[in-house]
Amino acid sequence: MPEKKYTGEDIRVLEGLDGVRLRPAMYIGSTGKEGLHHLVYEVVDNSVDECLAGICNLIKITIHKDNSITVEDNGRGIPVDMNKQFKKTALELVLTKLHAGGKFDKKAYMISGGLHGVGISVVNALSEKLKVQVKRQGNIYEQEYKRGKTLDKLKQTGKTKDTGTTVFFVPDKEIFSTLEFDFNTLATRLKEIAFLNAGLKIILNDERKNKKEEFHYTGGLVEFVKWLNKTKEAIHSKPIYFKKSTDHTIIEISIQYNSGYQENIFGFVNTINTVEGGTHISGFKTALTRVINDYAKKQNILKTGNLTGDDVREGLTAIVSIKIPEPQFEGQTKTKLGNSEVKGYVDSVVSSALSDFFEENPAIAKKIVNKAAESAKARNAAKKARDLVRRKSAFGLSGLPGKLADCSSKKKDKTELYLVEGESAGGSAKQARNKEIQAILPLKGKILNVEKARLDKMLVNQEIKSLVVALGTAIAESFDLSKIRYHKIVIMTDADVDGAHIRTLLLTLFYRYFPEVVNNGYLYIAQPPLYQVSKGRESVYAYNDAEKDALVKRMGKGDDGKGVNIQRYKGLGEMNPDQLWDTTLNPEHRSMKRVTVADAQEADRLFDILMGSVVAPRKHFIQTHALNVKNLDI
Ligand code: 0RA
Repeated sequence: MPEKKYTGEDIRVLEGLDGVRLRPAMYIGSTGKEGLHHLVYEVVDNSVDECLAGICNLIKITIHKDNSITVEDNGRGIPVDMNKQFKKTALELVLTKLHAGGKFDKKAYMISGGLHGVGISVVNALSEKLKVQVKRQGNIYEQEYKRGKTLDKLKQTGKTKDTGTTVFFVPDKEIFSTLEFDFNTLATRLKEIAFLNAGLKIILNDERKNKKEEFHYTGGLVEFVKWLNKTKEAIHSKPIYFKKSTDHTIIEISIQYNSGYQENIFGFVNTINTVEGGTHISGFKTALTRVINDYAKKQNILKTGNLTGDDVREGLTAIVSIKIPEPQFEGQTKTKLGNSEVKGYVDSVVSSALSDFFEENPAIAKKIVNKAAESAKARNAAKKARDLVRRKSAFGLSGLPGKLADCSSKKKDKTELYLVEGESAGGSAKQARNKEIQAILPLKGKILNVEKARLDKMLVNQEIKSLVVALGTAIAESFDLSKIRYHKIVIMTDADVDGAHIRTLLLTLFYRYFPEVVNNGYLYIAQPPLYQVSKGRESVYAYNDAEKDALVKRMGKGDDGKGVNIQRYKGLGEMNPDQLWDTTLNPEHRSMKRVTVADAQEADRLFDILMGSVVAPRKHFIQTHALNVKNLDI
């Protein structure tokens, strides 16, 4: 950040906020749960910008009892001096005009995160109330807003030596379909932000349930990679790390290989998780493949042929985080970096830094090259197995698995595939379903542990074969999303520990092998009821404990709960087909949870903890969660 005195004139104003209330989804993605949480990220991103300027090191987020939010930082405070042209303070312009801020001066080095980088005024527009407090130049200032409109003049309310900004807001019930914040959703994202900004302390406080978590990683990306590998067996104890900054860009990378077979590369651009990849990731991959091949050749480790990209990425955990002034996001979910100049730049930074590292650390370099060579050997075996699955004849005349009860419609945007735990629930679901649009695939017991098996072993597993063929997409190099046969894939398991486990397994499988299915929002989790509460002839389903308690209270009024009967469903098999249809399958009444990439990623980590080869974290996990099985629920 150039040392430049900030004045009210530095604000550039583009437009008012009416458009934001008219088309909120254009600015925050949606007016559902994701959009609601986006409000918090938007404010936090502004605070993070202060940190990137090297000024702020603490951000506190509080979810209040009524689901209102406070975000407090110890940055410079939003400027409060007058802008002559608009006859308003800079603070008021920042809060009431779109794209107002010192941030659109490209020369000023500021990284604005946020999905659309629209700024804090959008949060103001979509809040039924917003209060801002600024500590700056020895004073405390306050101002209040309602639905984007200023309510009162800027007040000076006290004196202070501190600086910073506190934003309190109440999301507008006229805008959002849900107003309930989810602690874990916010925690996951805030943890990520803390990892990506070494030294920044973020505190999340939930006053609804007296829960508090603090995220603070002085090691930044190195700690991020270690955390991702925590349940795995690293083949070199210290992650590789390098950072290169120029005037306008920062490239920061951390790498650690583990003894497993999966690849885990996470890309971030201005702290936004680029789920769909992009030029920074392709630059990284190209350089990695080249540097490892070059080293292997130079050391005479490579006997036959080159190592492929997949070979050098087996067991790789890496974070590629870049910060650039004008990111262009593309793709289905706008999470793919498009800036073409970035690819070559990342490639050259990685090439030189990584080959230097290999020269200086030959023991680690050898371990990495040997691991890639192992993978090359296994590749040929896998190819044979894959060809088998691709050949449809493996499944008789229709080319489909016999266990699949397919639907009659071929319109994939209308059809649904239910993956049902167990043969008996599968049987009920087959009777209950709408045959036109709903297909049922019963899955026997626990499907194979994909984390511990290479592709070649996975593909001889009958359950996985059936699933792949039913999906229609094929797998690995042959994967083709356009061949998918259903646009809704619904995981339906029992509400017990086994069910949670199978769900985790399936989420992991999709996360690992069908990430595009998850990215496109095709994967869902069915929500069968947990209870049936009845009294006399009235009988109502409850989908969680709170609903059950409310029902018992209502039905029990007047006679102390006498005659209220609660049935708890443990398994889907306890419901008859009619009940299953009413509660879980009927598109008009059911509720389903769409799986996000974050859900799948967390399942993947849980999965490791539950199934992985390293015993210590598993023991710890079971000890901490044994009494709280709910935590297994993703
Ligand atoms: C405009 C200009 C400057 C800082 C900010 C806005 C700012 C916004 C937010 C939102 C939450 N916390 C914030 N902290 C700062 C630059 C101020 C300067 O140069 O003194």
